[in-house]
Amino acid sequence: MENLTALDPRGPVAEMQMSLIQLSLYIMIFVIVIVFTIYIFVLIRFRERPGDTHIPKQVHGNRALEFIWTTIPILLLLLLAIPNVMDTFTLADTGVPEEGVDEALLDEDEAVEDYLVVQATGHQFWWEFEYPDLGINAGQDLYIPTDTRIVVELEASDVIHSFWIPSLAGKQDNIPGITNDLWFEAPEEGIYAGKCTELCGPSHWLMDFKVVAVDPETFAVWAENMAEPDEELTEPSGEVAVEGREVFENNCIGCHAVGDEGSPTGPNFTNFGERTVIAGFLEYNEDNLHDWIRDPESLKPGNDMPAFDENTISEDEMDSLIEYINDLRVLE
Ligand SMILES: [Cu+2]
Repeated sequence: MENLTALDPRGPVAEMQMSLIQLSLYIMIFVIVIVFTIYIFVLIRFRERPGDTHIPKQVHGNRALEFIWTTIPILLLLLLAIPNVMDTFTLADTGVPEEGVDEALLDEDEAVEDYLVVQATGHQFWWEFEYPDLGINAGQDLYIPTDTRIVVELEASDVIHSFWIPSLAGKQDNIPGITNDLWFEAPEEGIYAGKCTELCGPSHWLMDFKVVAVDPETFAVWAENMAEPDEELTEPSGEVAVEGREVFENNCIGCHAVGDEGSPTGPNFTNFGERTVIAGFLEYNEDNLHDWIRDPESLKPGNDMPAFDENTISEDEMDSLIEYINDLRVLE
């Protein structure tokens, strides 16, 4: 999958983590080179030669040597530990005042002015993103504005999951009953691959999500339309789509919501037509959407979505449902 790598960092947090990876790698290379050089030198210099039966001088307790091979590892460990501990504290501090702390008492440098709080809840096997300050519930795609600190509060509804966007930040566990947090920023617009990185059931490996970083103006439009969908955007555009909405209301609304109509049991559908993948991993096209609705279990074992066969949704109804879903957009 595209940019599912921590080795191509695209933001301050991932860069910090990458520099720690590099530092440990350089230290390891340094140690390996020295150890192997001495090893090969000793193998050649002190090997048994034909006719030479003398036993080399036996030494014990060379103070200088003992001192050198104790001190060098201590220095290397310090070199590794200092930036690691410092960065750990930097990453642990979201910069957002904790509840009950008077903001005025905070050091001005410590408080971050511009931030956005998102609650990311892991479910078997999909991601829910709530924006408590904006009144938004979104599924699978985490929309964020560029150049803004994103503070993610991690929760889980069933088992332990783990939140990871390799090129932006990672990773931290979503644990039922406990709220962990992390922060990251995306300086550049783009789509960043995210993944659950804690074995959470049979379809753990398909529990993917996307971070969609857009400029702050676009984000404002997205947020406004997600919180209160513009009638013109949610109204089905043609006759077929109107029928599709009826199919949706008869079959899907018990688990999926469009705007504030429907249930938050499954992923929110308000901007479904803007997704690039279905169910986190299937390429977005009508055939895949059709196959997914007909038999989700065979594609993503263990997920909660029921199958809809032709007795429940006929092929004609399916066509109109897909047209309606494709139309669900909040941007443009
Ligand atoms: Cu998971």
